[in-house]
Amino acid sequence: MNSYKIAVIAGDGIGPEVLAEGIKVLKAIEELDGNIHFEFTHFPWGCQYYLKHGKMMDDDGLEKLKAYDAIYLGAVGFPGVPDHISLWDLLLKIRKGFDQYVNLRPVQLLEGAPCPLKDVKREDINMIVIRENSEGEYAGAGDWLFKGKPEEVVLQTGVFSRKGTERIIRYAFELARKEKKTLTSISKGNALNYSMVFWDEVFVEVGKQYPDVQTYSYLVDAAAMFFVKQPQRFQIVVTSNLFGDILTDLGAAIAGGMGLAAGANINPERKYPSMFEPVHGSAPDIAGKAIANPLAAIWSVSQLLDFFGHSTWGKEVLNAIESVLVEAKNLTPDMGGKAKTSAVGDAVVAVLSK
Ligand code: GGG
Repeated sequence: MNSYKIAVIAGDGIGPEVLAEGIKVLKAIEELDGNIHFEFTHFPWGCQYYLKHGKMMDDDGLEKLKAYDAIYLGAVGFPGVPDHISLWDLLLKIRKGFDQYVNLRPVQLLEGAPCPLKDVKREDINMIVIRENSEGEYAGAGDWLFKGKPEEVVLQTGVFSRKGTERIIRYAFELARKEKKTLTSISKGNALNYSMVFWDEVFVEVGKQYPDVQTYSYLVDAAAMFFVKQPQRFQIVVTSNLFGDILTDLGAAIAGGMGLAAGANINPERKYPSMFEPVHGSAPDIAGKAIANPLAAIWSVSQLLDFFGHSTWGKEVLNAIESVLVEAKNLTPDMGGKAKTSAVGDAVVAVLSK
């Protein structure tokens, strides 16, 4: 029996609603497979917890989470708690604390998913964005000087260590080699004259060990344009923390919307648990209405299954999402449907059970 202990942090807003459907899918797989077992432990952390206890998670939260094989996270952020607190004291704390330095975000236009681009074939949008997830512009380094005074200055420093930059670029080369795909580095070396010049140099250096991988380099502004005009240019993409965050929202916009954007925060060495989450936020405006799209959360479950080596199930889940999209009977309002969140999860399970 393959047993996995999953820590569930549903978080805020629509987080609990969409994770319930992902868990439903995992429980269905447990039943269908017969040789896989998931044990779920729920942690009540998030903005409501903060408003009650003055903290987003327990002080020994990371210590508690260490005991799990993976973390399944919904969303963070809610009115009443400053966004930088909800992000830094929970989501980023876990990513950094567990050295989840790889953020894998597929940008793939599934059949049946809406796409606002004209003259683009479905297969033209099929990339994996590898976002550096531990440092860069999200290093949290900076200062706020002379606050409130005319000479006020705010500094936010990007931190690009050799170790951090090399390891993410190497991860990307390894994946491109394994998948026999091209690798594109996205940076901004003309304007960010320290960090991105360094990034570009490391990309070239590491690339020397992968002569079999075809590489490209783009400035982030040009890349944003080509994501929209010619997304077929990109297969595997590696980029910095902030650029990856922004580009994957753009990627979501061309590949069906935020309701279909999945993400995995990976610690490749498996020293710490990895974390799986939909890319979207807590969407307080639709929270509690049972209309949130759970497909991104369910796609994250597919990534979790891949991560544990159950890639046949991972593929099955992705195929089931695609079937539900094509059938178009059980879609939430963001996808043009009228279905409730739970009906979408039920539909995915129904396809898996066929
Ligand atoms: N699904 C997790 C979530 O709530 N993400 C919202 C967010 O602001 N994420 C920023 C990031 O991924 O760096």
